[in-house]
Amino acid sequence: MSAEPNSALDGFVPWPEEFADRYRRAGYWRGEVLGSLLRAPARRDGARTALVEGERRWTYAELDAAADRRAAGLAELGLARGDRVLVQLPNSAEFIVLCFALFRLGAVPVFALPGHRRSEIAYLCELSEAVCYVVPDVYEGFDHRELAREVAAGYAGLKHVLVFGDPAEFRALERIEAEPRAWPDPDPAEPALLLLSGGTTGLPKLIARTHDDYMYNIRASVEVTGLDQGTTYLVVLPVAHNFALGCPGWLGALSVVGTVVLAADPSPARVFPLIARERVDTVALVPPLALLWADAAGAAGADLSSLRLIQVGGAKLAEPAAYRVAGVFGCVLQQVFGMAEGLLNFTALSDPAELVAGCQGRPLSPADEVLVLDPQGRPVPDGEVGELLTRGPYTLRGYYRAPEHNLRAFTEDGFYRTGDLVRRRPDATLVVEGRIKDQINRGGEKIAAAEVEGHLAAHPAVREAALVAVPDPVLGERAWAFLTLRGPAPRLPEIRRFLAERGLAGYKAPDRLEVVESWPVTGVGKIDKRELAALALERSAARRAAGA
Ligand code: OOB
Repeated sequence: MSAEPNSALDGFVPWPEEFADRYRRAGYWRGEVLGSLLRAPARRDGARTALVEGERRWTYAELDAAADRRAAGLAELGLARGDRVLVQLPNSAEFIVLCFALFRLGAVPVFALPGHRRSEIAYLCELSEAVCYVVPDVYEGFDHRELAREVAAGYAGLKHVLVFGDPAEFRALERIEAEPRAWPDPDPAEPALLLLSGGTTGLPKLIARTHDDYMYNIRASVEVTGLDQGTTYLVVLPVAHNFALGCPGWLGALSVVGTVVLAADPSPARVFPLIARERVDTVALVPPLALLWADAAGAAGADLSSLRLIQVGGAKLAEPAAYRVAGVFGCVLQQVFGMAEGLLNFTALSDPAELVAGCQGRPLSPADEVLVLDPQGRPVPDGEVGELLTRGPYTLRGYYRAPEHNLRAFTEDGFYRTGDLVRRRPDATLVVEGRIKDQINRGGEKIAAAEVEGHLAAHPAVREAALVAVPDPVLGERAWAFLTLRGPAPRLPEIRRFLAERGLAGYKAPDRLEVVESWPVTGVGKIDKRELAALALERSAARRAAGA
């Protein structure tokens, strides 16, 4: 191991020694590193198909070798252990090769979503002190090289921009390779990757996941999903989101020598033929996508008979929707209630249909500690609703480089306050009943209200803004922006343009604008968002009645 201090440790909150020891002794943490996950499969089953992207296929041996060559190329560029690399790539084999290359070097990927723009990317670069930013050339009509130019102009720490596709003045990712070399394994207790939190405050937070904790996350998830060598796992959600990444995700599928099929487009018209062609058996979906697929499945006449397991998570799957999805596909449905911060809950493959439809699963690990507390911090009896708090062998002890926020987000004894409202039933299953965090869950995409409100308030006509979750039959929730004004009322397209010019990701733009004269307030004088949500329902009912 290199003697130089690892700068990724600066701002990382480790588990207390006592807990780390306990997790090691119990065999949860085994000192395994993510970069090795491909080694044994490549040695033993090198000729098996690891990856399928469009017409291209990679065997385990090819993928393993590509990762080694890419790691060597990155090292030649000057990347080293602990360096943070901001990765913003679409679902692609390049993404997977890059991940293994970084893991092997001990460099730490920071996973942005393809929809992120200047506001998020510039912030993530600075917070993580990324030395390298990896982008596609153009994705969904957006030129990421232009974004990279803007970010590089404002942040001197960025030494390299690597482009998948036409690199313009930057370097082509595909050309970053060199003769394979061996590196010492990184310390398994150190950060392996940085995930993004859904966020509740002004800006998203970073979550450092260690090799030890994430390897356990993957291994335990593989077990409850029953993945094995025969598995063909389809990635349709963003490849960098925790659900598709490691729960058990494509990493889990590769760890058991399954086959990973990458889809860039989740629409039934594109994906169903792929499922039929590759005989896909396992897939992770968010509720709106599961329902869209269910609607299309009957009509399409595609052969979906290979599907064995559909995982649904990221947002609540309503009970009728669960029955519908299970019924249409005629395979096992698994509810997954998870979070990038750690804790995962799954229903079991053997659970009866009523149980699967009626809850969001149970904690993955016997070492997951779960509390359900009332607003005064007292435990509520089973069956009653309270806030879920948790700690365990794969749940963070603090956000990365966020000491002040951590004082609020964690209890003194290290429990993470999830902000989710749950009911625990006597059989230890959890039912998600709502949330107290100020966030909109738009079909699984998380929007931090405060972040968007800050941008809206910068508009010259806006005095104050409040972003509120309003129930929606398709997405579960949509975001409505309530505004008080100091100028002529802006219209939604103008606000969307305004937010885009400020560099905010498009999925965070409100679905609707509503103007109010004054704010309803709570007892302590804060804007009463419940009142606003009720007002939203009233106004939409009135509009429906008026035929608008
Ligand atoms: C997953 O992770 P994140 O970090 O995007 O979002 C976490 C939050 C949870 O705190 C909860 O508010 C919500 O998303 N959530 C659910 C849910 N799954 C997540 N709410 C109700 N029902 C569910 N099944 O979303 C995520 C990470 C790993 C696996 C699956 C989902």
